[in-house]
Amino acid sequence: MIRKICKAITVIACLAVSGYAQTTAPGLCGPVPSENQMKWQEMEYYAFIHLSTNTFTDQEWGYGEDDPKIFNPVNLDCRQWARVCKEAGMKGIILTAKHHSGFCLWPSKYTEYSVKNSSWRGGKGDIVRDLANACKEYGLKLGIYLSPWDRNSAVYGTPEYITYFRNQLKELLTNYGDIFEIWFDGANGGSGYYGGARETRKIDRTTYYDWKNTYKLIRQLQPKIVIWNDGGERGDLRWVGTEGGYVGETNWSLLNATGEVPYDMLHHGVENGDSWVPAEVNTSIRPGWFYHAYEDSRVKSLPDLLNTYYSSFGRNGALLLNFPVDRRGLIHETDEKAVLALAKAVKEAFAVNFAEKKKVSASNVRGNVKTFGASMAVDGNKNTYWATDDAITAASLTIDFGKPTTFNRFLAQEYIRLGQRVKAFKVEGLVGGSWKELANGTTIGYKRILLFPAVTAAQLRFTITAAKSCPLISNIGVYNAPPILIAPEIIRDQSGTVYIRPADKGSVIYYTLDGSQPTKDAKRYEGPVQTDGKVNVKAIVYDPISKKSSAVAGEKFDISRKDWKISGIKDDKVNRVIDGDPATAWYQERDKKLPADIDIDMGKTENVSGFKYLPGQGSTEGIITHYQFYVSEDNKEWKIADEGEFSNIKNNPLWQVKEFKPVKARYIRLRALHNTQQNDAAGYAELDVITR
Ligand code: FUL
Repeated sequence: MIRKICKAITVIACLAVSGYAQTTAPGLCGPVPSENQMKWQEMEYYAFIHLSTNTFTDQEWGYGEDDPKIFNPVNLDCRQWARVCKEAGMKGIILTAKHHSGFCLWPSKYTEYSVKNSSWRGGKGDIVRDLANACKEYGLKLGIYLSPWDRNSAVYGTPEYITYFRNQLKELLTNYGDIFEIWFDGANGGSGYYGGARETRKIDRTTYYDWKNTYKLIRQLQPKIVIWNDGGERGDLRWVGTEGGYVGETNWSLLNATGEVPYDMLHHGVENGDSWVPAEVNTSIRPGWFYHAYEDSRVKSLPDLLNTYYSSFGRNGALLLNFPVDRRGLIHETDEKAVLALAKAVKEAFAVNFAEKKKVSASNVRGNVKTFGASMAVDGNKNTYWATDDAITAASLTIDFGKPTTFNRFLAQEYIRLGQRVKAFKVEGLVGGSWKELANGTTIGYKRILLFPAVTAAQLRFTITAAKSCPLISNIGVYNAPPILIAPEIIRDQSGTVYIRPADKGSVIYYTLDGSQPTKDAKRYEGPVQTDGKVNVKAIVYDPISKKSSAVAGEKFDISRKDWKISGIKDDKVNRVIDGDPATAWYQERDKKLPADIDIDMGKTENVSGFKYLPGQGSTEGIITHYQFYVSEDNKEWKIADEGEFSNIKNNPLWQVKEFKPVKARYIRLRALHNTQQNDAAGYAELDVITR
């Protein structure tokens, strides 16, 4: 349940009482987690399973019309899912019992559109049952995704559907034991089969489902559940505004109970929000949520997964990682390998906590050191904590390792049962007799992990520089993660600034700008580098301890795009096409038909001898297969410089490079003729030119 704490209590609880050392326990500071939210937060990491008729039609969103007979995962084995999840260190599994197509993975009494009319196990199977049993066997918790939107149901959009929806909820929440989380997706209403009507139905997702009463029913049936709801009524957990696998570095577990929740709030929470609504980071191990054989080569790499790991529960979130179960009904071998590699890397990274039970001192302690002393933060018990007097909102804690110690990770946890408090902190190491800042951060919350280059220091100082109220720190961890020696990613933004991103944020990087081989004697990368015009960047990740380096990463950048302007498109997100960041993309408006153009004014005439196109990454939408490339000197007369296809772009949606006879041009136009899905979408992560 969302805890609303009245403002008056908040003010009193966070009030500073100064002048004497306190002996009593600190009061609450703002909203606090419910017991269910607390149990959920401690799970940290759990799985999503997406499986439906979509798996057999290669779709992400089924229309609700497919014959249930096509559903036949002949080797389906929920014990395999549970084993993989358990070995990966996950604590539970959330299953798409019903996705938007309306097809049910359990034999619901209330519809014919379910496993009971599929070919699988002659219509006698029940996947929710199988998974509930497997979870029990492997000591995992079970969660349910029940799509509020149902594109099969003839009554969707009428009040009758709400009865149907609640009946299904009742089946799922009474027949399968404890359910730890229920997931209501925000996609609601639109086109669909709707029992043959084949029309578009719009609903108001805030009122249509009468969430208040639906929640009542859920809590009655499953008192220990947490509710995730994107849109509609605020639930116990919140979406983070992206499916990319990260939450904001500043991440408050608070929101307001009412009012709009724009992206910024989803991503960072609300510092003075009136309700405890922590962040759940949901992302898929592949670009899609459902299985597509053509994504077998696009399973996230170890660096990607580690990045997701540190950017989710390393930032006060929980991680919900999806496996698109394949047509056999199994987690694909490649996905299994990837997630187990992550588990191994995490185990190695956090093998030894150098802070545990070490000598510690604090600049301030609340009353009795035995109860609130600094040692409570390193005693290995998350229920005890270091606390300061109420008046203190800035304080430091020093850990003496007893000998020079090498480390590159810092972990901190607040005792959130009494509220989230810390606003800013820094970490320093005592190196060669003086304090050197290693890293800093803003919020901590349930858990925060900072990454920095390995350093050898005899002592570490953790300083909270700002807090909403006296800080309460329940745990501190200091670790030395083995370096990940994988070639870094190099990107350049529109203004010419080069960013070199290693898999492991704490890595040491050396680089060159002239195409020469980088070694440890080259320039050390300390932050973004300003460049202009053509540069050939090469970079390595280097481990000063083992003296080993990664393979060399290289990226050639052509003319500066500083003065480039995209013409004729009002959407300001269109600049993503030339922002240099492959992770951001822009899509032509939905009602635009192919062919669709994107026109760029380069600001001055260049000798253009080719172009480069990168489709939107992490999405199967709008991948252009056939194109024409036009050039113009005056934006009036255009001539075609090249045309053709981007071969195999569906299976390999990477940079497409096309070269042609040099031609003078100030204006360029990429015309999208067709895409991989034979519809009218066109998307672009990046567009660039090659010049002579
Ligand atoms: C989205 C849905 O529309 C996707 O299909 C998927 O289920 C994902 C987890 O949530 O918004």
